[in-house]
Amino acid sequence: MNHLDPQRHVRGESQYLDDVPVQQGTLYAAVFESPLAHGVLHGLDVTAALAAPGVVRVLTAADIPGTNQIGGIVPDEPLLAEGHVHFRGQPVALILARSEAQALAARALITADITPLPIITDPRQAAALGELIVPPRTFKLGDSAAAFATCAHVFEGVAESGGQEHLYIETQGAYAFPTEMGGVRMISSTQGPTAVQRHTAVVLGLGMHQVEVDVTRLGGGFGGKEDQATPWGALAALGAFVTRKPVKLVLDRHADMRMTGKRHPYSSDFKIGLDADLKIVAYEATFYQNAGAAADLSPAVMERTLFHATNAYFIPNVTATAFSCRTNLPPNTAFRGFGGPQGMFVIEAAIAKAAEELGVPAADIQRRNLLREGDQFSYRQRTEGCHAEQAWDTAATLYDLAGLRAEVDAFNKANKLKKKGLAVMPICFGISFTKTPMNQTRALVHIYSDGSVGISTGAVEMGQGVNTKIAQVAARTLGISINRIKIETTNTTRVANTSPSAASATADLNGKATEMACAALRERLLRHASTAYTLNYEGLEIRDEQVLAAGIPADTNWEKLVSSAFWQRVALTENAHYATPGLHFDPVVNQGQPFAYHVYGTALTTVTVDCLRGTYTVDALRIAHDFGQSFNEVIDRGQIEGGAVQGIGWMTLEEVAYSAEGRLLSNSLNSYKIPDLYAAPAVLDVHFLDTPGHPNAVLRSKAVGEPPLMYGIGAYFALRDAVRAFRPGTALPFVAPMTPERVLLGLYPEFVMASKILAD
Ligand code: LUZ
Ligand code: MOS
Repeated sequence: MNHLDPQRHVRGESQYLDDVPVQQGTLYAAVFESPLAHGVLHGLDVTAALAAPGVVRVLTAADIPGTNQIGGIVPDEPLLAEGHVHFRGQPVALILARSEAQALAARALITADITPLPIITDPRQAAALGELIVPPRTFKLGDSAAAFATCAHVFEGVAESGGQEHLYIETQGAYAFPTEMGGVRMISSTQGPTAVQRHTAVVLGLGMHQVEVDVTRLGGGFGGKEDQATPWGALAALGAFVTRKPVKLVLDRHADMRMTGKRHPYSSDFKIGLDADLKIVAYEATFYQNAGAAADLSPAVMERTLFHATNAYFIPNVTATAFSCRTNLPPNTAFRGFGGPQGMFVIEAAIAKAAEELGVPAADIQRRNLLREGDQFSYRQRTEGCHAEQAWDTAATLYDLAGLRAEVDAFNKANKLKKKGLAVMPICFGISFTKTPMNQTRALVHIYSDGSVGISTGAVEMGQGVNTKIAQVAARTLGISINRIKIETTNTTRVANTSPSAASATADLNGKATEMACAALRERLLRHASTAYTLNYEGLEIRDEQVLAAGIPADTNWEKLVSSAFWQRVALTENAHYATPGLHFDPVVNQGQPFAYHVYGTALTTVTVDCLRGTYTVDALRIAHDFGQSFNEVIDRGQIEGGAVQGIGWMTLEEVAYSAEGRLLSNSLNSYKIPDLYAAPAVLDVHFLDTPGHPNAVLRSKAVGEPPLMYGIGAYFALRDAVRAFRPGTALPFVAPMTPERVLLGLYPEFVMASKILAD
């Protein structure tokens, strides 16, 4: 079964937001952004803009009819700045004009009267000043302080990981239409239709029933549209509400890069203690998360860092503390992995540090400490169906880890100016929204009287193939061909109160709801068939052939069955509600059963570094991954490949840079580099581990969205391995991304000294 969409994509037939035919009278919106990262906003001069050609209105906070607030977890984010500005790129005013060019031209005529205030961009500085988004959180198991005293070896260090630009191909945007009775309908490029609906209702002072949000598909999300599609939806809706005209707002690439948040950079301290057998006895980590100027999803991201602070290892004594630090940058947000990768980078750095200091292979420490069945995480959930060792051992055998190590070592002995590196990266990722109530959704299934089927769920298709998976679940459950099934747009009037398509849980949640609705319809049709034809179909799958074989009159098929049921007034619509069973979590003591299950895997990464230039290639990425019982290997393999390469990008090439004034320096594709075909591993093997899956996974097929991103962390440590082959014993700081510049400075530490002397 292939992904259903790509043929439409490559023919240009897929309808993205910007492809929707434009309605007569549409106004185009542009956003005037704060030119300073922090200051008191005294006022705006919009007179020239208002007089500019084509301009209809310029809206500011004063024009908001409801509440000027779009904060989710913490109400700390105005839709349009009022009184203060807190980051460069913060929306201050909305220009509405008859064309996009006119809106942009008028924007340039607006001036803001702002008294500058001090700017913070560093999370540790923010923490020192008490600038925290929420109080710090600590996850604790055992007694790490006491355990360190018993350890044979204790190592401490610092690890830093950078931001990451989502770079979805489709930028943020929304198209809003006024409806009768003062409401709005909109098309939004969002992972969270309900979030856009809820915040728009607040901003406009309407009930949620007056705001309809519709999503056909996204050209990528990666978490960037989990929460941050909201401002653009709410702004377009504000324009439509005020003018009673359709309003279209689509950010261009540069505006999107400037104005939206990214993956959170983290600066972290670690301390790791091992016994004489290299068992990790104790681990402490303190995470300083760079949240940006408002909470957005940062507290939840910070929490997931703590959940994944020990990655795929069992450590009996853990103290992990996280600070969400307020800085004058655009609010950082969800990005594939949602804080998990940042936490996992630090434990891997700690293990690498211990290995380097002790002169043992990191893989020895890693393998010895992998999770086993029944092991406990710091949050008290125990592993159930743990495949950490199976993944490692399968990868090590299948891809010949020992042989690869020998090959790398032999190459390094034989070559002076090129060095190879190797790293093993095990992963363990928890599946579910960590906020338990979010793990619910609904599916609405219509069987039309001609036998065709329309399905609405809370799932948003963003390229990940969830529509294909839902169609497969329905086809299997109903016993019909997938060609009879259409997955409808995601619409808040058909499926209400949805969680965003996020947390890797979309196919599980919405697939399960679809399965339930289709199972109910199947039952009803079977019962109808048994009375209509006085035959007993108890326990039968109503596959076309099977129905025929079971003795229904020869000309009876799915269409006849449905039609017959319709004429007998049998309900052909079903609405099912699914909530993941067994979840609970107490965020006060930080204990519970937050995850439906965990996903495991192991990746082997090999790299070659050019030791003159600092440039490198990722030669091979070889993965053994726990898919459970995959029912779409094409889509699932694609998710693993794409996620891993995105992770490699985060760890190697992608460097989000801001000036001290909070101006984004990496503000275009000239200065921000993501992996292309040449940066992707030349060899990329994905092995499907033989695992049973989990009952909480749809058809026992485990979630694939986020877990593979963390395989990319292996690229960082493989590069480090290569640099250390050139410079044995070099004290390389644990700083990601490992750009060619950083590799070069690692190869020639005296360059760092030279540049310091020059700077002084
Ligand atoms: N979003 C969210 C997420 O609200 N809660 C989560 O736990 C989560 N995890 C991953 C990605 N998005
Ligand atoms: Mo995501 S980071 O699951 O939107």
